[in-house]
Amino acid sequence: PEVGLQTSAAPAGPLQPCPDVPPNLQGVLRVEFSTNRSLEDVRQRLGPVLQEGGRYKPPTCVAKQKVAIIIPFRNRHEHLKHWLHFLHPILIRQQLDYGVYIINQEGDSVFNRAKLMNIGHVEALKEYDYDCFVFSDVDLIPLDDRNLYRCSDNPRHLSVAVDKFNFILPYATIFGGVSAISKEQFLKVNGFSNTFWGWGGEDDDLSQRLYFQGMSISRPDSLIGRYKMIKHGRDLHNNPNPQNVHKLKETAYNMNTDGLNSLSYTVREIKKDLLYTFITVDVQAPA
Ligand code: UD2
Ligand code: MN
Repeated sequence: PEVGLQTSAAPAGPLQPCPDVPPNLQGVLRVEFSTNRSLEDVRQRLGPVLQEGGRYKPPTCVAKQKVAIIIPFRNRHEHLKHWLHFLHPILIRQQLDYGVYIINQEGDSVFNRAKLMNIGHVEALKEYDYDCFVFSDVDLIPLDDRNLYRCSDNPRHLSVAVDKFNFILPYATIFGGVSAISKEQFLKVNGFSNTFWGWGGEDDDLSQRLYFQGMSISRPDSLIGRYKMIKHGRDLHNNPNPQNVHKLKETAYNMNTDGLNSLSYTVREIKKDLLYTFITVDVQAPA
C-alpha cells in the first residue's frame, strides 16, 4: 500500500500522543489535474481507513487536535473531486483526527463564502468536539505535505504562495484561501461576518477581526506554503461586490453584532459520503 495509508493495527495498551512531526510525510508533492479522475478510485483506496462522512483518526496514536475542514461550495464538483483525491491522503499522513464538511449553498442567489464558513463551524460542532477549523477553498491543493492542516497559538494562514499569484504573498494581512483557526480564536472574533454577499472582502474582514482582538497571523514559509489553484473563471452569482470594500471600514464597529451570534440559516439536507459530509443550506440571501 501507499506509504502512510496502511491500516496498521493499534498496539495493545493505551495509545500515546502522535509525534509532533508526522513520520510519513513526503515533502514536495506532484499535483496535476487530469480530466478523468473518478471518486470511485479514491473511495476504493481509502475505504479501509476512512469513516463515513469523511472522518479519520490515526489508528496508532492520539491526534494532537480534532480538526474540521470546512469547504464553501456551490457547483464545483470537478474541483471537489481533485480536492478529495489529493487532500485525504495528505491529511491521513499528517495524523489528524479530522472530518471534511462541504457546505453547499442552495439555489442560485448571490454567493456568501463567509456565511457558509460560519455554518460549517456550527454544524461540525454539532457532530464532534472539534478544537480546530481549517477553512479552505475547494480549488486549492497544497504542493507540500509539511504544510500541516492544524491550528497554532495564532490563527494560521496556510495558502502562502499560490501559483495564481506567482507564488508570492499578495499582501501581508491576507487570510483568504486556506486558513486554520482554533475554536477559541474563532469564537473570540465572533466568526466571520455574515453580510459579505458576492466576491471579495470577507477574508480581509476576518483578518481585521483577528488583529482587533490582539492576534496576529502565523504562516509557514513560502516554500512549504506553496499551492496550486485549479484554473477557473468567475462563477455565476458571485460577482465582486463594491459594497464589500466599504464594509471593511466598519469591521471594528460591526464585529460584535455580525457573526456567529447573529447567524441564521436553514439546513436543507445532510448527506454522508465516505469521503465527505455534504450539507446543503439556505443562507437566506437578500432577494
Ligand atoms: C479569493 C480567495 C478566497 C476568497 C475569494 C473572495 C485566495 C487564494 N482565495 O479566491 O479565499 O477570499 O477570493 O471571495 O486568496 N465557491 C463555490 N461556488 C461558487 C463560488 C465560490 O464553490 O459559485 C467557493 C469555492 O470553494 C471557491 C471559493 O468559494 O474556491 C472562493 O471563490 P473563488 O475561487 O471564485 O475566488 P478566488 O479564486 O478569487
Ligand atoms: Mn479560486
